[in-house]
Order: sequence, then C-alpha cells, then structure tokens
Amino acid sequence: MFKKALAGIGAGALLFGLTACGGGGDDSGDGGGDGLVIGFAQVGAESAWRTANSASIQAAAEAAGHELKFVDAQQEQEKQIAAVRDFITQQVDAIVLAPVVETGWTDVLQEAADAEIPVILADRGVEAADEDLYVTRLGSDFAEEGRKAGAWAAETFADDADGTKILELQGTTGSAPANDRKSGFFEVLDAEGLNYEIVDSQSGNFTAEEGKAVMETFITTHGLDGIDLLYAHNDEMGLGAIQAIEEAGKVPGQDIQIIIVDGSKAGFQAGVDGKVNYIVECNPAFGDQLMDVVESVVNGDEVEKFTPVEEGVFDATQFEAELPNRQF
Ligand code: GYE
Repeated sequence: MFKKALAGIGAGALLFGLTACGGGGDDSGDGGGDGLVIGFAQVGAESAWRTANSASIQAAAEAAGHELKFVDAQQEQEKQIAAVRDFITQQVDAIVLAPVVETGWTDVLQEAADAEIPVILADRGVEAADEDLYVTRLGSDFAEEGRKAGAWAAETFADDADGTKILELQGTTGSAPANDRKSGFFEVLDAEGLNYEIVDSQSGNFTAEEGKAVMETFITTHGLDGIDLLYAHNDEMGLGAIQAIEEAGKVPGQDIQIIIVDGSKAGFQAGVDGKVNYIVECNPAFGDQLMDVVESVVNGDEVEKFTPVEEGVFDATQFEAELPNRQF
C-alpha cells in the first residue's frame, strides 16, 4: 500500500493528511502491494464521450497497478451517493466522483471527509458551497467550451440583421456541463452584442434518443423556417437532432447550422458529411493524468484545486483532416 504516513502539508493534506492509520490501507484485504484501492462513481454510459472516459480511467488504473472499484450510476445521483457510501464502508484509499449534477453532495462528501478518505472530482464539478469537501477537480472548463461555441456563433451570425434565432439542446439538468456550456455561450453572444433570440431551450439529457425527441417537439412547436442555429451541448443530442431535422425534410448544416460539443468520431463524420458546422472539443482521455492526481493526493502532495484538460475547436475546413485522429 501507498505510504500515507509520508503525507505532507499540502492543500489536500490539510484535510486528509492524517490518514496514515485510517482509510483502506493495508487492512483492506486486497493482497497488499503498492497499488491503491480507488472507488470510482462514474456518471453512466450515456455518450461516446463517457464510454471513452471510463475506458481511459480503467486502463490507466490498471497500468498504474491500482485496484479500481468501478460503479456505473446510470445517470442517477442516488446511485452515485450509494456508491460513495459503499466506498467509505470499504475504506478505499481514495474516491473519484464524476458528479452527475452539481447540488446535493454536502452530506455524503462530509461523510467521506469524516472517514478521512480524499475525494477527487473527475470531469464534472459540484456547487461552490461544497468546495472544501473535495480535494481537487480534474476535467474540462465547461464555461470556456461554451464561450468557444459562442465566439463562433457571434462571428458567423454577426451580419444577421433580423436577429439570429437559436434552439438549444441542454445537457442533463443541473449538471455542471449543462449549466456552464449554456452560461459561457450566452455570455459571449451578449458581450459581442449579437442580436439573437432563444426560440427554445430544453434538456435532452446528453443522449441521442432524448435529443431527437426534444428536437421533434421543437419542430412541431416552432417549425424550422427562420431558425438559424442549433446549439447542442454534446454530440449525441446533436446527432439525434440531425435525424429529426432530416425526417422533417430539412437539410442539417444548411437549413439550420449546428454546433456540437465533444468531438467523437460520429460527430466529426457528421461534420465531414456537412451536417455539423462547428465542433468544440471535450477531451475524455485523462485517465493517466487522473492517476497521477490520485497518487499525489494520497501521498499528501499539494495539488491545484482545478486542473483543466486541453481542448480545441474545429470548423468545416478542419473536419476531414481531424477525423482520423479522433479516439472515441
Ligand atoms: O460532454 C457528454 C457527457 O460531463 C463532459 O457528459 C461530460 C459530458 C459530455 O454525457 O457527452
């Protein structure tokens, strides 16, 4: 087992540095060795992004010689809370949590803190009030992703004199990426002074199925004539919406321009096919980086409160060249 007794006086260590005799440690019955026992409460398997993220973290844990107790919470917060409680009972060395929504974590995070088990957030964040109850977050800057999407929209529609009509497919209600991709996007449209109207904005829960269903409702309610732009908070919802648009006899990417976030192979293929106009990348492959962070935290090293993952943007001139590089 990792030598927690060597814990320093870093930020994480202030909260969790006294865990030398607590936690999973050598009494966890996992056969010893240098590997850590890490509990990981994952959101679910709702998207290609998520599947790639799970695979990256599982492969990285294995390569680092750590035991990963993996729970797929099927996009349900109660299941994630139950998983975290289970990890506490099992006295794991560290808990990795990808919180499905931002609120409602105070009690269970406090329980982990009381048990002196460090919690590392992967991917999504929690509300600011709970900031002291986790050590660090590794993941994307979702507001920045939204701002990147907004910058492209503001530029593309700058000369749209009669106002840009926008449909928005939001991610899971209350999730950090849905909240921040929305706020970042409209922050830039407002800052750039774009004349726009949000014709409708609903959650498609980050899935293709729900994205398609919501788009069908949008089409029934508003039609598509005069709608300029669809902003989908992830690839799956965008791809589902494209189907609905085609079934309504319209041409996605032309009759209505489309922005998606993630950048999966399927998303880029839709770009190559002319059905998507702009892709904001969200990078799920941070497993190795996460293992480094977990080891540092358990070791008591000082870690940043937030480590952003590097990400780019792609327009129509770049889709074809980038498609072969996509990993998920
Ligand atoms: O964009 C989406 C997934 O939290 C960044 O969750 C993640 C998001 C990702 O369902 O496809």
